[in-house]
Amino acid sequence: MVNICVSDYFYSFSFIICYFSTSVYTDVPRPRGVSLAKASLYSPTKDFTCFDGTGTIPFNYINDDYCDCFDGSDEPGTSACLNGVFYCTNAGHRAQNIPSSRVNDGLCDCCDGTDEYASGASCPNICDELGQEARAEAQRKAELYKAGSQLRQELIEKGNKKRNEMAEQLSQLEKDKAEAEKIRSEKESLKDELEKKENEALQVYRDAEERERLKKAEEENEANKKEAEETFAKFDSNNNGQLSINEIVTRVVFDKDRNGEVSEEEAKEFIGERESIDLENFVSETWPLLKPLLMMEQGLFQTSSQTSDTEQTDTEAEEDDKEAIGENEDVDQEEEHLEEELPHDDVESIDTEPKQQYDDETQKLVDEATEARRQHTNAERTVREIESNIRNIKENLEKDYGPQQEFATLDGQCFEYEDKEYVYKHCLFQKVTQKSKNGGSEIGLGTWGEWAGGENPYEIMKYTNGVTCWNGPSRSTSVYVQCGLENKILSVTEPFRCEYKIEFITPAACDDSQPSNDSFHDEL
Ligand code: MAN
Repeated sequence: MVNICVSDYFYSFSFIICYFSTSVYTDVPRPRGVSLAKASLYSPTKDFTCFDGTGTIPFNYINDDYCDCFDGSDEPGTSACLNGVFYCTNAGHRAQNIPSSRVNDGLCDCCDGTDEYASGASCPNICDELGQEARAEAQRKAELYKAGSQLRQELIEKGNKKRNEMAEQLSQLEKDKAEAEKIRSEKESLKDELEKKENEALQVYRDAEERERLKKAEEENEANKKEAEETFAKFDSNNNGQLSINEIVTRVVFDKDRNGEVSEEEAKEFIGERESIDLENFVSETWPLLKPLLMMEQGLFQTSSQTSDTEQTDTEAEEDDKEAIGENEDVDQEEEHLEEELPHDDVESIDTEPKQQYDDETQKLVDEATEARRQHTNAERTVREIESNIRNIKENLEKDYGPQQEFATLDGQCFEYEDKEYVYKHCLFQKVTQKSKNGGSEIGLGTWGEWAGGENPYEIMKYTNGVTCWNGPSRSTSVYVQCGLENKILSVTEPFRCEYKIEFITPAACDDSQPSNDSFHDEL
């Protein structure tokens, strides 16, 4: 008896069928290391032609421990050729092709021990035992797939339903969007119209305000001029219509450096190279320079450095100023007098302005425009919300949920796994995270990328662009998906720094029509 199956899929159904099919073994004589399938290529009555056609040799050169063919086909049962293939029958288990270099190397490769026929190594035939285990495993797997594929079927139905619902939602949302855009445009027109009326009504107030502002500016200008003239008259002690340097040096306000006396240079800063200045020039040239100093003396105006000197009160400032001026009683009195004359209004708090009051008609227009603006903002928000929902649904509809939508209902479902150090979380089609049990924030191990299995793409989910590792790549995770009767993470490892591997089982993967590489148990 020999097993005629040489399936590559250890756990696949083809394998199971092979094991359970009964085949009649005919002991066809063939050179050592040759499979039954290739036996006819080695005919003792003919010369042997290398499989690659590069040469023909007498039959007795086969397995003579000398490599004649480039492809190693003349030495299947010895290790003479580097690229030869030795076939183990492994009756009772699975037949196997091994590199012929392993023949007689002292290590048991074939479970029937036939690869070590001359090395002296003890290789008992354990094929029956292994075959039994493999059959039991295959049986278990078959039962798992049978039960799992029923659950998978349910997932397929739910997945398709979900997808159809999403498609319906999408078409409804497209309609809602059109409607919402229409409302938005109506609200916009209404808003524009009411804002126009509001603007026209408010223009009356703006014009009045402007007139008021101009009037105030004119009055201030007048007052300023008057104040300048009065100051001039006060400083012009001899009333000759000229303010001379001699008159200036008696006024402490001109003492810019506060050293107790007004120097000629200080006086000239205010009147230029003249010996004296007349009223007209005083108003236009001297007064703009002098007024801030007077105001400072009154504590009505502070330089920026004084302002940042925090809590100095006006009275304190005045006291300080007086100290700087010195003991001149006259000056003190004069300054006090001037203080009384200076207008205090321009330093009144500006925060206390009452809210603008409108007449009833204008107020009505303002209220209507405000309401129209509110409604337009709401309409705008509704459009944006619908657009965002449309984007999300489209994104989901574009996702590959498996050939039959079997993974669709798993989108967004999260599963956790704890090891000694971390809690891992896998939210399907979204992201994978890691959180240290010692605290600290969650670390992204990747967001959904694509299916990345080989022959069956749906065996590996790839999550990429996670948090970048210090001095290393950005973290990524491969989720190896296998058939199971529940959704569950079986293990999480980090085979390479910052590259994570999750073993995940789900009924969605119980697809017996797909080849299984059994990526969880490569070593078998
Ligand atoms: C953290 C974890 C580990 C990772 C290191 C890399 O400690 O994310 O999984 O290997 O950072 O520095």
